[in-house]
Amino acid sequence: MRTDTAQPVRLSDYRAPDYLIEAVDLDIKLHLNATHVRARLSVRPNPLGRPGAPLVLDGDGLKAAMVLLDGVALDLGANALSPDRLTLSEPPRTAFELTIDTLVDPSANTQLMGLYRSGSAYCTQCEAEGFRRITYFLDRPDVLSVYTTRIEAEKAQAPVLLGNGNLVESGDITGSTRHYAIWHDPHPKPCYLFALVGGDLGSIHDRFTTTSGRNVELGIYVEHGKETRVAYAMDALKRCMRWDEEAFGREYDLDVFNIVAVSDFNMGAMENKGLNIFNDKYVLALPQTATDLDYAHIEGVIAHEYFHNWTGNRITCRDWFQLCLKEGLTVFRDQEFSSDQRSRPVKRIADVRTLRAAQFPEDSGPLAHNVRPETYLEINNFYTPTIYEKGAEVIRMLKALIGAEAFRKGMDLYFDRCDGMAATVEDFIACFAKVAGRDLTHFMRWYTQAGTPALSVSSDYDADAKTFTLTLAQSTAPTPGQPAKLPLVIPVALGLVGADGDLPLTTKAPDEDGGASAHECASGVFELTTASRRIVFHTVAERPAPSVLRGFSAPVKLDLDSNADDLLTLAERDSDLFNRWQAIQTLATRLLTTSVGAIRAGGLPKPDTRFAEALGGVLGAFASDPAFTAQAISLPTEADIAREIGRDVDLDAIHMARRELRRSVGAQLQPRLLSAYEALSNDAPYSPDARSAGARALRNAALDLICAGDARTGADIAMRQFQSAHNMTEQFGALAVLSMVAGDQREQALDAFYRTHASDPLVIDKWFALQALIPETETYERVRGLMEHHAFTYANPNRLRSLIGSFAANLTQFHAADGRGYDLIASVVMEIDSRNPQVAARLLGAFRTWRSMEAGRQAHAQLALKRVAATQGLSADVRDIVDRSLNLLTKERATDTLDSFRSRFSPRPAR
Ligand code: 0A1
Ligand code: ZN
Repeated sequence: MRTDTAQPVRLSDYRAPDYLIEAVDLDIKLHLNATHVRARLSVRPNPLGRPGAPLVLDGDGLKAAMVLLDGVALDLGANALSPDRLTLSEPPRTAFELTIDTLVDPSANTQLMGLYRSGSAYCTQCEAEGFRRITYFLDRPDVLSVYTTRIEAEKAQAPVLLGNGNLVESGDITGSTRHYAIWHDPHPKPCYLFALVGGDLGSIHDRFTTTSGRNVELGIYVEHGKETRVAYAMDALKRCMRWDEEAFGREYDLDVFNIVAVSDFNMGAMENKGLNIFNDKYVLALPQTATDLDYAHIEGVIAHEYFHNWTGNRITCRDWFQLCLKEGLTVFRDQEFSSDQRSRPVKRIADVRTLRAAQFPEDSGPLAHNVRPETYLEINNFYTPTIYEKGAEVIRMLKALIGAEAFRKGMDLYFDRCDGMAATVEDFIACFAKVAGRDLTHFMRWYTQAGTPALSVSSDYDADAKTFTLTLAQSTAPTPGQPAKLPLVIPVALGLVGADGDLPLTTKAPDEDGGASAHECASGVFELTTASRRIVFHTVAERPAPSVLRGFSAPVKLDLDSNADDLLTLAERDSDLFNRWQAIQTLATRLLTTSVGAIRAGGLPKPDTRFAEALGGVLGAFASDPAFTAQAISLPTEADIAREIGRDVDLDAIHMARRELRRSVGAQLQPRLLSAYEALSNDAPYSPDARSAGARALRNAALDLICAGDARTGADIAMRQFQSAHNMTEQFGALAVLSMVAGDQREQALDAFYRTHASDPLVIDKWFALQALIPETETYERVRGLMEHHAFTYANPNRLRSLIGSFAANLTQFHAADGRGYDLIASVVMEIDSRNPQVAARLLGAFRTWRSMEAGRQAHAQLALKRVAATQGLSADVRDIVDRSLNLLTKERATDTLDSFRSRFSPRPAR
């Protein structure tokens, strides 16, 4: 395990590698405890590197049995060969071959990085730096090699042997119980995309013909008995392959595309070339075991990994600082795919909810970092919502700024120009600068400046002059290492909503005070590039309701001076569905923050019948778009309210305020909710399509509000739904509602659910998660009890996340005023750190908002973090998170970040 002595890695220190490895020949003999790996590396000096430099190969906990240089054994002392490094101080000046034998123990690998066992299969995970746990290598993404992999194993233990690329040969080993397969991947790739799988697996197969006529064999491999659950994943795969051809002109480039689902996996899935390995949660689905949301996630993750084939694999990253180059772009691509398959506005609402729930808190807390970071201690800690989700938002803004047509041309140029390269964010942006004929230097600040900008908008209507003036202003609060922020380029999509809908946008020329370009008025996207801007709209016949940031055109916190009447107008008739939804959320958030203030001052929230009426209005139109209505009647979460309040947060007061608003809305709308609930019942066979899923989502959301308004009535209906459910969406939706009502009914339903699904780990994960999320003080004891349950284990990341991760997401209980939630999570982090540092560090990330809490909670959180920080021998992963959470930045690190932050802004021409 890499421990807490890790040295910072800096973007400014990037140097081209001194050596290149053109071909890698691997011969891997799989054995449970001692797998032999022979790697034959064709190495040559890199003309761009330093001549005569030592060759330093990375390792991580390796044992080398033998090293040959051009066939001659090397006698390497401890200085040249250690578990984490193999150094040749004077390698040949011309091409040479290095043969390295290592011995690894997949059964002892609990970190799930490198070669490990999941169930009865062998599998690998090499991103970011797992390949160095298999053999010594230049483990960096800018070293691209052609791989040939021979895999050998006991035939009975691993009848299936899979590798990257195409299968070239396979057979039995005469006189032995073993067999082998040889895979060749003709596309040069970095070692983080290497993969192999060996196991006794079931599979289903299909075929896809690309537009240019390549026949691709598709396979999905799963544990035996689960083959019936992969049809949806296969269907999603074929749909996204076609979509990438149509939307981006990208075809698949091998004859085989295999997916393997394993049950022990640190993350969601991995895009290894031609051999994606998945957390089985994102592959397996049957109507009785998976909810509609699970189906949507499967579709999204299958697409995400597939899309990486071009954005990540064919064009990879020069270094790990460029991670957003593949991740932000690929998230953007999978979001677009799902939007096209489903409802675009509903998908946008869901994505923005995720961004706000996961990325905004990161961006405003001690773990804030740039979309392109400049320094890291442990790269595994940078697979974050900022890299992924904010990274995708940056691409979305780029598209909004240059327009869809130029965006597509820029993507085409990028694929053309950078294919086969290990590229940088600058290489990517240069393609768009070129096709759009525009300097994007200023736009680059989105990559180099952390923090969520605040966008404040005020409006003024002059009835005599018939002008409507909007004043936009931006500012960004300091983040660790970046005390001073500069204005960003913010695309603000605007509309003016009048009595009969959208009004035309008319302004004067841009050089006149408050003017805008014809392009801005036509597209509705106005650019804010300085600290503030005034836009004057002319010939505005009536006072409009401003619809600002339509479709959430930029990842900012919007502070709008609109009054309740404006918001009600938008909720009722904005042509932009996202902003209709947003108007309701804003109204609710305003009510809730006022109530929190009242509760903390010892008073009670004031009921507001107007708000419930507005929700009733949305509900009335449910039949036309049930998925949208479901989103619209789902009130802001506790985390949303906490974020809005921002400091001195008291989660108990927030919980009370929210419960009270839900109670009053549920009570006031009960008859309408009941009739919508009834109207949406349906005996048709389950189909995961967006329309049917939308109806089920609304039915569950209605039930949830009914129960909030009247627990007895709601729980009875929920119990009936639970007992008669035809699918997991209905069953789990009912159980989720029941779980909020303390009493026997809840416990009976939980028991019944467990008994029905005891043999199905993914469903039992739901059972653990639901209980850990109950917002009651008793949940702490319940979770402690569940940690003793025979089905609970620290060894399986999904199980750990389902119980402990969910408890850490249970805001009122994790942030319990007495600090016991913090203590529990800190203890688990320390318990699991030596087993699986990545998962431990991620769990510790739950503390990211601790400084926004009220003083008592802050003190408890700080104590718990200090307890972790004081532990000897922490992993590099946990050390990094705990130190940053406590702001234990070394002086050196802080000034370093600041200096490079300053120097970045000297304008550089786009290439
Ligand atoms: N590249 C993957 C994410 C991933 C990263 C690290 C991993 O190591 C455990 C696994 C997966 C993706 O974006 O899907
Ligand atoms: Zn990805």
